[in-house]
This record gives sequence, C-alpha cells and structure tokens, in this order.
Amino acid sequence: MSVLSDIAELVQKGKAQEVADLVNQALAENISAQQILDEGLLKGMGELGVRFKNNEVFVPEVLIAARALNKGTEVLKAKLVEEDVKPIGRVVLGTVAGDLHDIGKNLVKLMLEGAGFEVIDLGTDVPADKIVAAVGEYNPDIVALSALLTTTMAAQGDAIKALVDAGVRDKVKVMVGGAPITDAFAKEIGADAYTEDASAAAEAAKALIA
Ligand code: B1M
Repeated sequence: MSVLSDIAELVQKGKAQEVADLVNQALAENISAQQILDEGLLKGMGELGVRFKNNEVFVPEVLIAARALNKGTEVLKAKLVEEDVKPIGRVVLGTVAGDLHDIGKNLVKLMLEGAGFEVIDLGTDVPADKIVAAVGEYNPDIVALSALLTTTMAAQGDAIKALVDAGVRDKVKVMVGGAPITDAFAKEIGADAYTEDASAAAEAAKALIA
C-alpha cells in the first residue's frame, strides 16, 4: 500500500499522530504537498463522508477524523506557506451563521496564506453582524465566506446584505464557496467570486485585488 492510501485510511480511523508522521514521510519521499492533500488527506475524508451519509459512521467518528486531517494539514502548512513574505492583501474569512464545518474553510485559509494573504479567521458559526464589525475593525480587501449546508447557504446572502445595509459593501470584495454553493447562487446573492475549491479560491483572490 502506498503512503498516500495509508494516509487516507488513517484519516478515517482518526489516528492524528500517525497521519502527521506519514505526511512527514510522504514529504521526505518528495511527494508534493498538493498530492498529499488531494490523494491522501482529502481522499480519506471524502470516503468517510460517503460512510457518514450511509449511516455507517456517526458524528464522533467524523469529528475524530477531522482532527486527524487538521493535524496533517498543519504539517503541510510549513511547506505550502512561504515564511516572511509581505502580505499582498488582507482577507476576513469565516464559516457563516449556523454552520460548524471548518475543514474547507481552514484549507482556504492555508491556500490564501500560501498565496501571500494575511487572513483574519473569524472561525465558524459567524453571524452577519460580526462580519460587518470585522470589516470595520480590520479594513480587509476581501471577505471570504464558507457554507457546507443547504440550510446555511442563505446566510452568505444575509452577510452580503448586512454589508450593504452597513454601507461598507463597496469597500470589500466578497468571495463565497462550499459544497452546496454554485456560481449561479453566488451571482444571485451578489458575491464577487465563487470557486469550487481552495486552490482556485487563492487564485480568484489574487485576481480580485489585481
Ligand atoms: Co457535516 N454534513 N453535518 N459534519 N459533514 C456534510 C456537509 C453532509 C454533506 C454529509 C452528508 O449528509 N452527506 C451533510 C450536509 C447535507 C446538506 O446540507 N446538503 C452534513 C450534515 C447534514 C451535517 C449535520 C446536520 C449532521 C447532524 O448533526 N445530523 C451537522 C451540522 C452541524 C452544523 O454545522 N450546524 C454536521 C456535522 C458535522 C461534523 C461536526 C461531524 C463534521 C464537521 C467537523 C469540522 O468541520 N470540524 C462534519 C463533516 C466532517 C462532514 C463531511 C463528512 C465532510 C466535510 C468536509 O470537511 N469535507 C460532509 C460530507 C462530505 O462533504 N462528503 C458533511 C472536506 C472539505 C475539504 O471539503 O468543506 O466541501 P469542503 O471544502 C471544499 C470546497 O467546498 C471548497 O474548498 C474545499 C476543497 O478545496 N470550499 C471553498 C469550502 N469553503 C470555501 C470557501 C471558498 C471557496 C471554496 O471561498 C470563500
């Protein structure tokens, strides 16, 4: 079995330290950070997601797997993020109100930082008024919003409306993403950009501030 399929399997078993060790081993074998992410860490979480949907595993197992995945991305971060680079822009990032999913958001953060952005991470379950307050406090170039549930995607629109109502919509670009989000939905709520994955999010952010 290859180191990448071992990583995918150990993510599903929630073995955080073993995952971190194997990520280090894969880097030592000159496997690219992107490949480790896609074919190891995310593949494992994707497979677990199918078992979660089929009621073969439940919330505790998924939480433990998420912790293992995060531990693996921490190891990759050193590789993906260049140190001592002057920020090219500032992003306020968060998962919207009612939504606790943060793995995709954390990947977006990693990729944005890798692309040279300073990222203010507001965390999960972030209400619209907190996003407006963060725009006032941090004066970001971009607000980036994640949503993973069909029941919380509307909160991205609520956040944009709150920015309009507060008179600060024109000061920032807004990017949205997350599994249920589509380009059509992003346009409908008045976002400036939608991307399907975290790497594309970093590219889109660079284009937005160009
Ligand atoms: Co949740 N969950 N979950 N869950 N969970 C999903 C999303 C679900 C699809 C599972 C399923 O039924 N198949 C389903 C949603 C159904 C729907 O709405 N259509 C679901 C559900 C129903 C729920 C609960 C309601 C379950 C319950 O309690 N009965 C509950 C809701 C809690 C809440 O938020 N209020 C819940 C809870 C949880 C856990 C807490 C157990 C855990 C989250 C742990 C954590 O995040 N720390 C969890 C997990 C892990 C999942 C699955 C298994 C994996 C999600 C994930 O992290 N994927 C997921 C099933 C699945 O996706 N296969 C599922 C990996 C991650 C890298 O992908 O976040 O999509 P993703 O990010 C992608 C892109 O979307 C994109 O980039 C990333 C890739 O590069 N992206 C952006 C994300 N944000 C972006 C922002 C951008 C651009 C791109 O620009 C700003």
